[in-house]
Amino acid sequence: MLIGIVGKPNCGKTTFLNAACLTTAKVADYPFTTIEPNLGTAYVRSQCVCKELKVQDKPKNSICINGVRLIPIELLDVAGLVPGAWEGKGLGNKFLDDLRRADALIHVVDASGSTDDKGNLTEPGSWDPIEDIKFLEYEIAMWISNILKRDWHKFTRKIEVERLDFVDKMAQRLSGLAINKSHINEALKTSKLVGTKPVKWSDEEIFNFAVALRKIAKPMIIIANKADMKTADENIKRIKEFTKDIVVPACVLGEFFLRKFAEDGRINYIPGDSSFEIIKSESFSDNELKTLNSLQELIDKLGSTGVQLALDTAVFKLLDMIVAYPVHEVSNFSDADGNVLPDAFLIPKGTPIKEFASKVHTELAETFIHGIDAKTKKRLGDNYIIQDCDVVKFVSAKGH
Ligand SMILES: Nc1nc2c(ncn2[C@@H]2O[C@H](COP(=O)(O)OP(=O)(O)OP(=O)(O)O)[C@@H](O)[C@H]2O)c(=O)[nH]1
Ligand SMILES: [Mg+2]
Repeated sequence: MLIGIVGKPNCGKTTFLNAACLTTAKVADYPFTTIEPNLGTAYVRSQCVCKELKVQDKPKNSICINGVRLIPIELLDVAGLVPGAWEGKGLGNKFLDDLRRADALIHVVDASGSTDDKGNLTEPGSWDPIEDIKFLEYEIAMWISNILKRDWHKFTRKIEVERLDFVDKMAQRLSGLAINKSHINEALKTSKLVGTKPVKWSDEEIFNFAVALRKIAKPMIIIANKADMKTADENIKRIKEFTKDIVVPACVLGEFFLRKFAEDGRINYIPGDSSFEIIKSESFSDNELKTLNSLQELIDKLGSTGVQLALDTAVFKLLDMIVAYPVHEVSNFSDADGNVLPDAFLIPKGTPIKEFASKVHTELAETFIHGIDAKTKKRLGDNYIIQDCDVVKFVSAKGH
């Protein structure tokens, strides 16, 4: 699972990555600080099944803190995008190619309006962040549209002459962009191009198809960042009115400090919580304590710093993922070495058990016979659709 962090320069993308992954990639208050992409591991939060089963777990691929299971995902922070990037402005949009594998995008917006379209600092409140939302969606659609247009005529002509299946061929062509047949079918529908001849599509129709593909294959949420600044309040309201996308107000910088302080044992804080507890107040200066106080007030207003909420929303709402736990022993929910509930997997809602088995072990797909629901000990046929928080054993011909 890979989530790409996008936005104009100086909006807080790298700060988001550092906060979510506790990394130390370079952050600065001028544009184009990031040129080469930064990759990090973040976690999404889900209620661990250990509480329901009343067992003490021993996670291997994930972490469990007080019944909250933290499951790893990858985040990719890329260079800032400026208007006209598709035609080479700023750093161009070649670096968007780094986002080919992304399953979803988080668009970081400077909701305080203190940076202009190129990411230069301006009077707080003087730049309208709605402009940032409009241009970014356009740039990304242009990026996809340009990929589509390479050899478009030759490609669509061949399909027509040889009577090939457009969706099949398009899926092969776009597999590097993590775009599949169902994305393409859906995009044809929403762009009202079903039944038309691709060879005859106009530039506008190709662009509309690219817009639809982006929405389906790279769904996006908006982080309204820098919510700690006075000028952000009004803009956050306006952004919510303007867009149909999910908007998460956030103070990414605040989350970064909370994570750091928690790591150093100076406060108690689980990412995503609505409060934190200072445990070593003597280690903070008066000024720092004041800042922590205002941060708590902001969290009271927003519900959280927004960073964890954005990640959880992207994975569980936007991508509609659920969590499932494969085990070896149904009696005590452990793996072959006795680790209880060792692994938690993120899988799309609607995944049949056999497909889940193949994600856990490739060879299980061929040797899979049936599954067992470890909670009820009932047998599960290979068409069984995995449900959220299922704990399952795979029975295979090889005795896995
Ligand atoms: N007030 C405030 N400032 C923030 C917040 N998040 C980030 N910043 C500041 O915004 C500036 C830019 O942060 P970066 O994370 O480097 O931004 P970026 O989007 O990665 O920038 P480029 O790599 O240049 O595209 C820094 O000065 C950060 O301290 C926030 O939540 N509140
Ligand atoms: Mg950066």
